[in-house]
Amino acid sequence: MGPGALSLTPDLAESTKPFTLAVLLHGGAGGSGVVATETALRFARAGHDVHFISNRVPFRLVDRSDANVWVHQVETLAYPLFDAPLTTLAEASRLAEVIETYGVDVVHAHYAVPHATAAILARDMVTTHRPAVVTTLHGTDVTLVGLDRAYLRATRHAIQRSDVVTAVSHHLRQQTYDVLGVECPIQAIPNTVDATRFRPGVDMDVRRRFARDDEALLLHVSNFRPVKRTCDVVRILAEVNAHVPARLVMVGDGPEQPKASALARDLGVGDRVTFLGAFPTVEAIMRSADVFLLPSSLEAFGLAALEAMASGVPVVATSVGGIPEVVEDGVSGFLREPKDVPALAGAVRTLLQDDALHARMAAAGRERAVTTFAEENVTHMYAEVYEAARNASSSGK
Ligand code: GMT
Repeated sequence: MGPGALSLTPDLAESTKPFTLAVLLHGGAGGSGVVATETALRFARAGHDVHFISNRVPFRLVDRSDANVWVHQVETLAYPLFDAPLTTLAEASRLAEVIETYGVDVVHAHYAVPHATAAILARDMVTTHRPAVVTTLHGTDVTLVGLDRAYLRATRHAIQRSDVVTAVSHHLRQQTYDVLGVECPIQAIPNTVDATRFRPGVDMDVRRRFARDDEALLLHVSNFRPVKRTCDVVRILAEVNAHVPARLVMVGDGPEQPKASALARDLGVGDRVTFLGAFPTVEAIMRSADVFLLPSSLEAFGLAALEAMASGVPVVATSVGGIPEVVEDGVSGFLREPKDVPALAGAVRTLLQDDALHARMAAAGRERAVTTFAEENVTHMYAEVYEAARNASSSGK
């Protein structure tokens, strides 16, 4: 292993022979792409070859100097007969080429549609060998897109034809059975966080860019889709600021950004909110905040909340989906009902007005991030999944 290599447990490093992994992901800013990239890079650092197949360079792939990491961009054809480029077909063709050229052993599709579908299709096209297909469900691929009648059968088909299926929380696993009627084993594997990058320790220079020392600094990171309820984030800041001087930093971009920005002005807190847009290196801002806000209406896991916990920042979030599996209410943060802005703002104020409580929750969050969600354990679970998938695939399941 080279410098910066993962300290995988010796048994994992020794027992896992190097293999070639192809990863299908949404390359833009978003939790599933982050998990896909960072999971694959852990395997690359342990000596395995990794091929990303995506419509763009993955958002969190900031360092591209590793010799055993490739990015294969998917090219599509804008043909006037098609309403939209047929990305799934282009992705399947590109993947089939990569499988044959590089001898891919395992294809890991992050997000059921269209990536698991493309993986199954490519597996059928390839004549050299049969790679194993692992599909990881992230949330909206089941709860929004997958549920839509237009995609339901294709989603169920792709999941059931995968050699191994994982979901990022127990809640999502159960939902996949309940709402999609999937009938195959699904293993819950939580997301993890690089606890060295996301570590406690306020960076005063960074903090002072956004808030005075006597002001509280609230933070939100997301892709500003409606499920994130980014307007509620702004409403929470306005309510908190009515009692305690506070500022808000919003990292990310997406469809709700203009609305959130207009609302901040309407509520008279336009000058208290900074919209930074999307960028991959959020760790210094993360550890410099006082409270992280995630008031989503739907969340299979809540990766950004885990990154905040690892950074020693208490979380105020909603008790939906898989969030309670990540943030323990009253221990590493507070969970309230979605849309209940007064309750969410009240929880923030409680934290800001009680230094001892804030310190306890910050420490508890960090502790939970590095134990329950330890990188090494989660990587080990994926190593076992790849092994199981290869066995299932070679027996022609
Ligand atoms: O909601 C997002 O931020 C993006 C979305 C995605 O598909 O990229 O995230 C989903 O996957 C993340 C990683 O597993 C989870 O942490 C998010 O909870 C999940 N989002 C939803 O379920 C809404």
